[in-house]
Amino acid sequence: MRLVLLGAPGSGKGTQAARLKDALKVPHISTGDLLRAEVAAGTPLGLQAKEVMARGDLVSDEILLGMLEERFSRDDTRGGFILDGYPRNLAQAAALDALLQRLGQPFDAAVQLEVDNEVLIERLAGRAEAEGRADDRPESVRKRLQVYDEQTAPVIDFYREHGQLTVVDGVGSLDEVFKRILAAIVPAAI
Ligand code: B4P
Repeated sequence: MRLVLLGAPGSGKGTQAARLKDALKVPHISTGDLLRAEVAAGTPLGLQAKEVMARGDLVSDEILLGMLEERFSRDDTRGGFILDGYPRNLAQAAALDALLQRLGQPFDAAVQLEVDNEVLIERLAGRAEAEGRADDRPESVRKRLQVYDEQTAPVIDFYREHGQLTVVDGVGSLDEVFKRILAAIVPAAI
């Protein structure tokens, strides 16, 4: 199964991807996690990304594509993957398409977790309290939601127009959402 998980910040992409990777036995590739690892390691890329992420903006397409190409060059992605956090704008969608074509691995399903803004804000406020992530502060969350509406929503529209989008209701318990995703993608895997 080659799965692309889409959704606004706080929609549950990372949360559900962590469960899906065990169920589907494929690696979970999170561009957010890859970036946070660079920040934690204090690499030059991480130093560049840190401030951009903290204020809720997108890190440059060039950096992201380089990271993604490196990750996809590893053998473990040959049997499938769950891609979480990418693409976040139309340029990234085009870059992903070109990369997967080149690898001969077009995705099977693009799943959007649909959650309304009130719930997103509540969830991210909860995580800000629990984990203290810099980009979960209210001003960064506002910016991330704005960036999502302006840059990522067009990607969702693009996949919808091309018949490549599966929308899943992302409101409910972790188990409920997980079951809905599995029910939506299993036919795509056959
Ligand atoms: P990400 O790491 O992708 O962060 P995110 O959009 O907030 O989603 P995340 O997966 O972490 O949260 P989840 O919804 O699972 O990106 C962070 C930053 O990295 C971006 O702002 C950007 O700067 C940069 N970046 C990443 N990818 C990039 C790209 N392609 N291009 C450029 N820049 C990029 O969960 C959120 C909270 O909700 C958690 O606390 C969770 O426990 C809770 N939750 C989840 N599901 C729930 C449920 N069903 N019920 C209740 N709570 C739930």
